[in-house]
Amino acid sequence: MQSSYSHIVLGLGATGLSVVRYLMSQGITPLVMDSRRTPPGRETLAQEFPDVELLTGGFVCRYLVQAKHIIVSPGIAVDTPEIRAAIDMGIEVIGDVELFAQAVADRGPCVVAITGSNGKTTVTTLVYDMLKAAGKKVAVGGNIGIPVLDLLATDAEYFVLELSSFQLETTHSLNCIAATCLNISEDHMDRYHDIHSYRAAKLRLYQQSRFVMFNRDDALTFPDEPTNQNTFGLGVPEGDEWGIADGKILHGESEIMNLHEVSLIGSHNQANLLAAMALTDACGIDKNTMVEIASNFAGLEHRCEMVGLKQGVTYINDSKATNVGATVAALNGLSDHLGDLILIAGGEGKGADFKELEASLNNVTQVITFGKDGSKIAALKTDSISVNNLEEAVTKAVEITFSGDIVLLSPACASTDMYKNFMERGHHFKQLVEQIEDGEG
Ligand code: UMA
Ligand code: ADP
Repeated sequence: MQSSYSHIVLGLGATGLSVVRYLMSQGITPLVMDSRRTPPGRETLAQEFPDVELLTGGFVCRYLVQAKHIIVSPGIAVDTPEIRAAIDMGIEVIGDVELFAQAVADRGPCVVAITGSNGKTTVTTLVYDMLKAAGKKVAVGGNIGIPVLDLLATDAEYFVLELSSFQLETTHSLNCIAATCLNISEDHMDRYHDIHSYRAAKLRLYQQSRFVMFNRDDALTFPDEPTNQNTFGLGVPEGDEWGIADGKILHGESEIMNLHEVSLIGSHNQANLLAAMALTDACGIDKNTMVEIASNFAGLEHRCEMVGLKQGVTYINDSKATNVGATVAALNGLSDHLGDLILIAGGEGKGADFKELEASLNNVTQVITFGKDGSKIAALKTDSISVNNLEEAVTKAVEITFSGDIVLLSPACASTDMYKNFMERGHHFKQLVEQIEDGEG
């Protein structure tokens, strides 16, 4: 083992592995550390780069303080004492997205970036689909699941990046064509002191983009700096902005499409479409192409996804609602439904204040809760039913519903207290719905 390393990679998940691959391709052999005893990338690292040293079970200060660059994974808090000590000594601490930004710097603006508490994956996918349909060479990555450095191997002329607050904390030199912060509501409060520091991390993106789109309906997304002619609001349109009014998507005075033509559920998804159109417009994409994608986009799995009609009862899987804001959006989106609305919620609350959910629960006939923090949600609505797990929740829902009702799984919590991730929770829900006997509707 060498006595010192210029580059140290912290974290050996998907990001850490991509950083090692990138550094090795540049002729740099880093030292890798992970606080876990058996990090997920351990075997792959040993196979691909047997000579790269890995230290597990903690971060060793002795090496950190001698490094020139520390590349930290998004799952590790920059406030971790060992990393803080390195920062205080003037050592550069960056993330994989910053390395990516530096790698593409000579190409000029080629990134479209999307952040926000909710809707990122939906908007990122829409932007990707629109650019692709317009015949552009495009790659998609970031928080959506593909580490950004892995995109450098493609021949893309545009990179569409979904970026989390964790990733933006350690990024400062992205050169975006266009960027947006869709909305801000409490999330990851186990990692931030308060919503303001979480918001500040996300809004760092605005300083790194030629065009900035904020949400006129969410004051927390407004830029702090004075706006310039390249900063646009999304909402009720002002001047030549993109907006929604009278059931239509508008660009200035021109009508782009009628919302009747949109198949996505809920007003939050209409806002997502609007953001995707404004972002691709900044890339010069033809409006007919945007409309074609918007009309055919049926939504993503686990996001207000219709998963079954059993005995006349509609079951919706919104397992990706891992925070309060997403569940509020789903409930508000279903507010004009005529039958009863049954909400299944609960899980790992990540330190959230569930009070924000209370007003939206007026739309709900019955709340069924489960999981670690389910009782905190149950406390917000009289006669809530608490059960031990999702299976019992679905059984209960079947007992109390009639034809015309909706059962919505929108947990307002992460799944990690009972599942590997939100996908596993969503699949379990779908399986349980599948097993419900279907009689006369
Ligand atoms: N961890 C440790 N010690 C370490 C390193 C990580 O305990 O030394 C833990 C973290 O606390 C975390 C887990 O390991 O619980 C994974 O962290 P990671 O940084 O190794 O994750 P990666 O596998 O590299 O995946 C990351 C993003 N993960 C996180 O931000 C936690 C992925 O977003 C992203 O898709 C991927 O990079 C590619 O860019 C996931 C996510 O949950 C989907 N994001 C959060 C969200 O959407 O709410 C922000
Ligand atoms: P993210 O990638 O930010 O988590 P997704 O598109 O995966 O966003 O959606 C996550 C959750 O947020 C889903 O439950 C979805 O129904 C909800 N959602 C989607 N768009 C919005 C929005 N614009 N505002 C609030 N909630 C939204």
